[in-house]
Amino acid sequence: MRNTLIIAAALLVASCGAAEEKGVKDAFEGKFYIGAALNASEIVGADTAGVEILKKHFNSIVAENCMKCEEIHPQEDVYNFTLADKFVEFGEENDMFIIGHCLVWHSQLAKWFAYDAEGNYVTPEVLKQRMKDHITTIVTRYKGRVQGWDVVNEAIVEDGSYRKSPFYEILGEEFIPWAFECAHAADPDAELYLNDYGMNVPGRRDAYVKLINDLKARGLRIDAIGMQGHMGMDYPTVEEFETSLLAYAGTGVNVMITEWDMSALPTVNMGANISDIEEFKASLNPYPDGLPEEVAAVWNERMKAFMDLFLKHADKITRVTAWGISDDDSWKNGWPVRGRTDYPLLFDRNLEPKPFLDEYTK
Ligand code: 9MR
Repeated sequence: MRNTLIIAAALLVASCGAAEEKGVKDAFEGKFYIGAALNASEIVGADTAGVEILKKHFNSIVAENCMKCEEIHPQEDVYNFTLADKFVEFGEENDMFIIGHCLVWHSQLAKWFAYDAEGNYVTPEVLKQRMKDHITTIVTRYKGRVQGWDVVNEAIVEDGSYRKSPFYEILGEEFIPWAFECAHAADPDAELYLNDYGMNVPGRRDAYVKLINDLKARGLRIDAIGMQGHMGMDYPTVEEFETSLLAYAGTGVNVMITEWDMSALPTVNMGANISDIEEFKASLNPYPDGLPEEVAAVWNERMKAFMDLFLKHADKITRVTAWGISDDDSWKNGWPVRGRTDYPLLFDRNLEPKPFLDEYTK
């Protein structure tokens, strides 16, 4: 009897230990992928601690910067695949679902892309050919290896109109179907996505619903819509996010939560009338030495509310991707105000998981 009790106790301890060790990806196994955006030092393995976290907790990766036009295709006849190749190799070695980000985007667009030698916009024919070359070269290189592409990123603004990017100004709305056509021709098996931020905003939501339906009506492949999850303590509400999620899913495509992070700092209204610049800076960077417990509690509660929303709609969501691994990595430390200390990601600066994750992993 005594031996049985000892064995039972040992098993209990072992199983509790194992439960604590569960990776975040394992906690959501069968629901959706858990992804992270990789920066250069993670891709080349210099950030060894970050890479360990990645392998244990994530089963999908996306390139934070190295596949953007400016980096991968800086001049018309120059491609730079070094980092992108390593990124894809890393994903393959670790059996991860690999996302390419992004083929067509107004930002970080190489300077030459939309202009001729005189600095004027190229003709529609030239831009179509350049887009085709760009998309075909990149997608073909990673054919069968990158499973999904953000084909067009951030094309629609809040009021539902098209962003006045060079692509739109030269080609009009046709640039989007064209990009999808080129990507599909280059790798017919790859998933193809639209991706944007502020996806809870009604004007943008309605425009994307229409756009998805239009692409489908033309017989073009579109697998999912990426709702970038750049959030703050006061936006968006869970309800409005859910309304959009359901609207997109209603078109029949999958939904992905891409680029998830939640700033713990005061939301910046750059239009505010700030008389004392020093005071302004200090008030915008209130937690340089650590997040106060009460703020962390609110942050964790909000993150859990969103994670619960994603779980509620796990039948529609294929992937939840954080925009970085740990707080130190985040672009939010430098935007929209430089030099802040923010706390937006799933792992803190000591690479410890944030408390809200315990609800799922323990
Ligand atoms: O996180 C990226 C940052 O390192 C880059 O400097 C920035 C340049 O525009 O892009 C950031 O990632 C963006 C992503 O590619 C698209 N959605 C918004 C992201 C944050 O700006």
